[in-house]
Amino acid sequence: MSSLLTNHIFAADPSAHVFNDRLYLYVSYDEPYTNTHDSMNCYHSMSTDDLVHWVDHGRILHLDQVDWAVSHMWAIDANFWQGKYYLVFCAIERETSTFKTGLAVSDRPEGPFTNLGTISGVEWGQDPSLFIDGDVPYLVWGGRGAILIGELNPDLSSIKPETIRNLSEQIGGYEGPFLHKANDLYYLTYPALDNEKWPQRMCHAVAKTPLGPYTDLGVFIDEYPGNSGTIHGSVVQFRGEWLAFYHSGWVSGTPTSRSLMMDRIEYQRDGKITPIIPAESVIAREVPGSTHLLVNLDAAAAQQAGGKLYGTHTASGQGSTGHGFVTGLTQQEYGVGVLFQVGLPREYEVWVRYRSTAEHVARVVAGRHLFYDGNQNQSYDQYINRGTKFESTNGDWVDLLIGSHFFEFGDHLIRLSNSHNLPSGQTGLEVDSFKLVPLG
Ligand code: FUB
Repeated sequence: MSSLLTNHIFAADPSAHVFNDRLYLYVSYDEPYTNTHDSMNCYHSMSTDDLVHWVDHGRILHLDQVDWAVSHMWAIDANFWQGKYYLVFCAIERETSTFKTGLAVSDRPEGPFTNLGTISGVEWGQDPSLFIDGDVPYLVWGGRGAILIGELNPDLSSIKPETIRNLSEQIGGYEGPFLHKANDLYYLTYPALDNEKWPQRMCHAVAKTPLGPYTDLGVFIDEYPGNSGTIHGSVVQFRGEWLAFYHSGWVSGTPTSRSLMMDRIEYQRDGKITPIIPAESVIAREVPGSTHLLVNLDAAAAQQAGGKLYGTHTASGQGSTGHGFVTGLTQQEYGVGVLFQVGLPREYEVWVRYRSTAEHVARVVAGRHLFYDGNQNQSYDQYINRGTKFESTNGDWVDLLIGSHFFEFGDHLIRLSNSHNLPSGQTGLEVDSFKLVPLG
């Protein structure tokens, strides 16, 4: 049975991994309604621990944070390696005008990630995926009809040239390869074109070692109504179940504003994956709030994730989630703003997780103008609440409902600002995160 995972943003190319018994997806972001893949310029991560309640952690890397790239932030993957989480992604390189594979790092699985540069030795580095087999890291990548694999050096920043294999002669893949291990075999999943006839169909192949040779096992997601032309995804085992992730065009009806999908899969005795048929009736029924998705935006990661700090700074401490919390809201207008990206317009409840040892009043506004300069010109902004009373929590972290707000599609800054100057010595509010819960 198919599940639609996202109808709040348009996202594609889901790469799934399990870290610390939680399932994470790393996805590329379809800028809403641009009618082209050329406008893709950032990534998101999502996670769940029950396959029903999903959290979108917001933006994890943007083109502006990658000095070598000019455009086309297409497919990605991430993995855990030697104590850190690494993102591999692709973009058009300024210097060569070709796809290169980028590397970025984070201390936390949900990101955000910091750019480390390109992985050298990877030509036309589109659609990379990072596969770890024991203590050996591999990169699989490919586009325009070629799929390649090679072993990475331990710092992940270069590939060992002598290990590179072009798998195109063994399998008919087009782009978007993803490698997983099941039943002691290495399974490569990849979109393929049948004699250059679109849409792509999801295929698989199997090998006894990561570098192959691979045996083609054929299609396991064939053409279906609602496909988005491309199909790109991953396979993962989570709590005993095997799951396939991919994207469709069902919600938008277009190939460039895509939505994430999930299906449970099984391996047959002959080693093939039993074909799945994405089910429109299930999708249609499940669209309104089907997967109980909410958006959680870490205040301490705000600046790295497209938001802003206004006179404040971050700190870490007990009970905070994510990277810590924002503190120093001691003056009027001091505060924090987080970036909230929306695909389908909808009303959301806006919650703030905070702590305080005294009562405070703060304003929460939503604006589409990301670079508010503090001059009180509110023309771009709408109040979610002009003067929310934040009671003392005696230092405990508490979730407070600020109000609800209708968000149009696009980028929004949700900003919490202190209403008063505090007497010296007072700490003020401390903010852990913002939570957006879709209504209806
Ligand atoms: O999402 C942009 C591109 O479309 C990916 O890189 C391809 O795999 C296809 O899904």
